[in-house]
Amino acid sequence: MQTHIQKGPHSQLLHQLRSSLLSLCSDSHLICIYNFFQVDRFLHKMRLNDEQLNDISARFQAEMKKGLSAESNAAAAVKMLPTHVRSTPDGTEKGQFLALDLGGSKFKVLQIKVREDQGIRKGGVEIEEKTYPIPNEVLNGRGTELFDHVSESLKDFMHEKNINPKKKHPLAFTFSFPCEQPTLDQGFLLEWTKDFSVRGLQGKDVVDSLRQAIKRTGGMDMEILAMVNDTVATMMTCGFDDKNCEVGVIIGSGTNACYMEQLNHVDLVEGDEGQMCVSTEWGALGDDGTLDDYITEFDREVDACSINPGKQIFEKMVSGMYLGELVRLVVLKMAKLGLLFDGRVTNALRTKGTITTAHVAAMEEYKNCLGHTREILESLNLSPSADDCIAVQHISTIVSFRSSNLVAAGLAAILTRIQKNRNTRELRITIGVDGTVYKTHPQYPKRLHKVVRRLLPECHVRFVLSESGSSKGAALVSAVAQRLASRKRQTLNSFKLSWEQLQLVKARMRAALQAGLKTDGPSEVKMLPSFVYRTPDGSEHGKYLALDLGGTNFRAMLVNFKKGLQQNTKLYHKIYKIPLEIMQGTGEELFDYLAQCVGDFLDYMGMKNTRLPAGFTFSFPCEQTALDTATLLSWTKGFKATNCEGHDVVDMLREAIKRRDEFDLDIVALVNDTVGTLMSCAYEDPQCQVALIAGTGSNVCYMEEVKNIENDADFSKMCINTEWGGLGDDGTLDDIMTSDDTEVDQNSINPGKQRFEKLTSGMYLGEIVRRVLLNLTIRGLLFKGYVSEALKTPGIFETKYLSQIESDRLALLQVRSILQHMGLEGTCVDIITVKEVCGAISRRAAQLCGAGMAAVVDKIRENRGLDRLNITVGVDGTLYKLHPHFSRILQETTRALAPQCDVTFLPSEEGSGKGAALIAALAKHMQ
Ligand code: 0WK
Ligand code: 0WK
Ligand code: BGC
Ligand code: BGC
Repeated sequence: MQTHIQKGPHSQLLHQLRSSLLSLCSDSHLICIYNFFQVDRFLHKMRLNDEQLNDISARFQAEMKKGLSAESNAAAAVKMLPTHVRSTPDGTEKGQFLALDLGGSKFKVLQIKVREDQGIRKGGVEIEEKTYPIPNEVLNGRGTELFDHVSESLKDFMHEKNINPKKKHPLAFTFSFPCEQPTLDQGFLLEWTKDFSVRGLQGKDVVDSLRQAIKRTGGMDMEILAMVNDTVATMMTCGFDDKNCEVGVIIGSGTNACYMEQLNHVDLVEGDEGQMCVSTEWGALGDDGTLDDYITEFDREVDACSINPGKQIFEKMVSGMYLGELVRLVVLKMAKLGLLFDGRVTNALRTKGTITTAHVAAMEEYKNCLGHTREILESLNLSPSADDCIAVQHISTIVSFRSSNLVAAGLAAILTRIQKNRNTRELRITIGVDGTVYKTHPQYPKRLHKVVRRLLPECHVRFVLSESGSSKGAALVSAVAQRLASRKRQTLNSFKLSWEQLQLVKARMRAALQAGLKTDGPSEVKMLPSFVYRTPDGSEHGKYLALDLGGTNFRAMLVNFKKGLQQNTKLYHKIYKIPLEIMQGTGEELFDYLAQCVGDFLDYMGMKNTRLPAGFTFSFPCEQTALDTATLLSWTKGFKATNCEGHDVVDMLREAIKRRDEFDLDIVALVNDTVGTLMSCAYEDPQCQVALIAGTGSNVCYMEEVKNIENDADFSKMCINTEWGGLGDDGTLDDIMTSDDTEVDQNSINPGKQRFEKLTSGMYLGEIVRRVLLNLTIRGLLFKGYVSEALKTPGIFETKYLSQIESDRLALLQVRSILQHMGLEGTCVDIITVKEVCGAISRRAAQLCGAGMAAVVDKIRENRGLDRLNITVGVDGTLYKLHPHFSRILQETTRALAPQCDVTFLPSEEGSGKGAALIAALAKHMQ
């Protein structure tokens, strides 16, 4: 490539000047000044004054804005990549990590031990490391080869350091290339830089590629907690000791900077609270022509001959991969123009890469810069004169000076942005630095610091060199990720019940059942007599109306029994939704609404003029003194209609029917929905002696020995409505209630009441999940810390969503759409966490019901003095019927905690309505 100097008037003038100077006197100083002058003239475009640096800083600030904004990010050259690192170290980080440091000039494998609350300088961190060269063929080979090399190096390191391969090790991964990171432990490679051009990885998740490689290598178990850019890791390393460190910069084989940006400015990440570290990838500044007026012919040549032409323009003006080459090209050009080495050019000088950045640093080494320069030039088979050495040394100075000046302009742009973010001019900040250029180039740090402080005199800028690499920082980020993960695990574990705890709950339920049967004294489990003394025997016959006020709906049904059990009973029914304002209005409005529904049903059945005997399923705790009297003790679930508690609800319905004056009913029985369910299931299976409702509410009834009940009826058994939902109202479950459970209870319409129900029933499980997700998000463990309005909305997470989200058939994407339906946007990791939270809470609910059920069936077994009990439990309720895992876990837990009972669970077909009709038939029969 021929380069020739424009023989413009200016250069001819200079040439004449030189020869006349030479003729005048032989003083080297003069010659030297002349040489300087020559070089300066040659490289004047590389000499940047403060005005130009401020201009570059302003251009970079504009590019940063473009990169941060969602609209212009795609077109922006400077990508401003979110890193999901939301805070600098707070000293609580601790743990032992393996780390990989890939992308700088050296690939290192490290082991890092971070002890809590002891800063780096206080020796709180121990590091062992080993550098593993990466063969060129791997640098330009296939992605799998690169990561196989990495994981084999990791294995070798573990072997060498006797690290137990059987143990699961947390791994921190520093990867120094531009990556898009949806989460901390994912990194989709945008493009290679520096001297890496590995095939088949662009656009791929390099963390996953590493996981695959570790699997291929085998013999080690890693948990990759975080992947960080080296700038981020450097900031974290320095931030461990200096709380003001909020900027990280690498001036090494490549260059880049990161800083803590306000989250509301990072459009690509949801959320406005707090900060997030952004890796600017400033190496790409100028890729869109922004710096064209500062680009010299030598820069263009370096770029043209690089493995990524047109890319990383700023990096090619600044970083170690290119400085040496820039100097070589300048020297080559001046030599060709006869301005150096009397125009002699050697192949070595023509050869790319023969002058390295280490050479540039040496030529700037304070004491013996000219000596080094001569050696280097001679190593290129040149025989430089002293002037040549001065000139070449000066070229190195200009090239590396420009590099530090450009970095200073970049840092000035970042600090200016932080000033604006904090709305302060008096910024006190620390910049963490690493990279061989900064570390090994003697003049570089001083020059950089000086220019930054000159460009921003009002700022107190401290530079901290990251003593031993970025992996400490990567370990710190992993420690935070590990802590976050463990916090998440802690939260999930807080819903895990141990075998011992389940046995305790069974024992407490048993004790409460016992206490409730005694009438002398309060009991949280009310054990309400139902005045139903036997289960159907098939003698029931005739038409009955059954009314069923459950958790969410009111059902009216007409049942026609034919003599003989399991006869196909004819049944017609209609379901009426109960509006919230009716649930929480006045008692009169509620019962008027029920009477209106009954009227509509009888109309629909054309039976308005028939005074049918009716059974009324009323799914709330009622004190009964007879089958057709029921004083409501307290509302539960979503009901709180006024003037009902303490009133006989059978009378209230009768009065409402009278008020309606359209039809009349003979209400002969009121039963709890558990009792109704027991009846309708016993109609199918006479062994059914227990019934469970696991729906909006949670409750159980069972046939208790009359001798255990203070009731003088001359029957052997009576069905007892346990109202087990009240277990824990006296604090007996406080040891298993989590803070999220307490929040749900305190924010319910009946705080302190129905504690067991609030841990086990559909009315509350969704709300517990919402609160857990909310608290995880507030702690930054979920949804990137973004607390959406939806997440703040009580009741938005209906229990039906649990059943959907936990269904094994649903893929993550489908779960994502359920969350989106609730206005929640989550990453895959988030969705897995939501599934885990749903699973933990529904599992606990099922286990608690299983423990309660084990107490009931074991009591019946002991009541009957049996070693083994065969018994059927009738079940109803949307949670039991619709949740994919609830019924199985409940059954497993019951069988495990009551091993002497063979329990058959019989889902009720027609619900408790049929049961109410059966009891009405029984009652009619007894009249
Ligand atoms: C040392 C850090 C590493 C980083 C490197 C950059 O540990 O993560 O990539 O500095 O400097 P270089 O080795 O490219 O000169
Ligand atoms: C259907 C029964 C009804 C009971 C309900 C409970 O017929 O009596 O109240 O199940 O389930 P939920 O509708 O509360 O899920
Ligand atoms: C990469 C950056 C990295 C920098 C310093 C650049 O080439 O794009 O991700 O931080 O080098 O290693
Ligand atoms: C009520 C019970 C009812 C259960 C199931 C609870 O809230 O207190 O009476 O059986 O819900 O519906």
